[in-house]
Amino acid sequence: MAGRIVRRIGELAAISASPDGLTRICFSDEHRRAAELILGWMGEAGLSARMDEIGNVVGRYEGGTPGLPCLMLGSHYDTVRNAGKWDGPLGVLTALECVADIARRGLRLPFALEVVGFADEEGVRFSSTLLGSRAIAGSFDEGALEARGDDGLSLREAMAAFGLSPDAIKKAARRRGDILAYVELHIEQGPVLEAENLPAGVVTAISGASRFLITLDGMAGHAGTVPMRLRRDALAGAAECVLAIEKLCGGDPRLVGTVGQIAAEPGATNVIPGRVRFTADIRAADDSVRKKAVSAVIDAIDETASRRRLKARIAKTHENGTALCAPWLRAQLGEAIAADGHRVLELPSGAGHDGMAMIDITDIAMLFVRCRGGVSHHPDEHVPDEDVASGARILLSFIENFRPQAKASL
Ligand code: HGY
Ligand code: MN
Ligand code: MN
Repeated sequence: MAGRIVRRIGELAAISASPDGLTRICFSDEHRRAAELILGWMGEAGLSARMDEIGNVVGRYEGGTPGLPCLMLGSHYDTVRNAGKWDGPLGVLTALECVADIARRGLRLPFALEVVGFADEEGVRFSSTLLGSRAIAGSFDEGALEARGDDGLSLREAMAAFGLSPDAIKKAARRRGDILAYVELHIEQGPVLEAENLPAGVVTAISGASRFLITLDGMAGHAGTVPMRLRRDALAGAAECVLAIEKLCGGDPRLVGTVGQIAAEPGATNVIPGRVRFTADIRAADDSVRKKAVSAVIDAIDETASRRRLKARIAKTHENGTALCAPWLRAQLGEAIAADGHRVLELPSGAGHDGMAMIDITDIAMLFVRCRGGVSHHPDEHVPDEDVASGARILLSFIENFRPQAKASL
């Protein structure tokens, strides 16, 4: 199992928009090539495989009788820019390998199994994130269709160019009850499992996040002639905001705040920047802590802008509350970890995941797999073969022993 997973991780990682570094964003040629590869693997494993109306790839393996509700497994297959090769694909490929193993043995369970590869979890191209899982959960926000990427194409135009009809997205939505649970295997993207000397752990909750695009407008001018005291320098203002975000979020260990993108216009050495756009990403496991931090950051940006005679526009591009993993699923994942001979550790996820959308339609849970040094969103991201193997064994044991939650009696 692990050998094939590792080989396929490498094959997928070779599908990138750039020759140096892995970048695979939604509705790109790389998206299509990766989808074709995964759909082929799903077909080889005996699953019925299809691309849905928003570019997710979905493979299904029937239970004892056709048409039963399913245990849904998987993760995303898009990446950040200059990504690691495990974030997302490890979850898709491990789930596929487990279902393929069950199919090879001709096992039929009292529920169907579905493996999903979500088309856009990272939100790199259109800032709004979880597009694929929101479509399946029926919570896709049509407003996102007007969002524009760096190439100027809107999501609507990019989907049409990709061959998908934006008006058909609603058809990707599943009925409540179709999915018994959504369970995702994912690298931890943090240092805890390595520090605890554990190959796997159970996630308690996925931290909520707020993302913003901030535009500061000042006055472009000649770098040589405008006295410093008369400037309305948008980049100097943005720099002060960036440090304010770092200071505000750095003051509380429950918070993280990141400015990941910044662009100054017109972008010439000898011109005072008249406009700067930058992003902010603020997270905490506790929604009230995050919301308080968001309003403090907004106040800091507004105060800096007015003091520097800049105009500030703050647009929210994404917000998701903390998603709690279901205790009944956490318990069954814990049993599978214990059966594999390990202490069961439960830990929160600071990283966002598709479960934040899937929770709208079913109970969710996550199995974290140790990754080297906790490094992620970086080419050095790595999972040793033995941890790939542990993750696959534990997920397979979870699947074979999965007991759907008895419906609450009326
Ligand atoms: O940003 C995140 O936490 C995730 O990798 N999309
Ligand atoms: Mn990621
Ligand atoms: Mn991920």
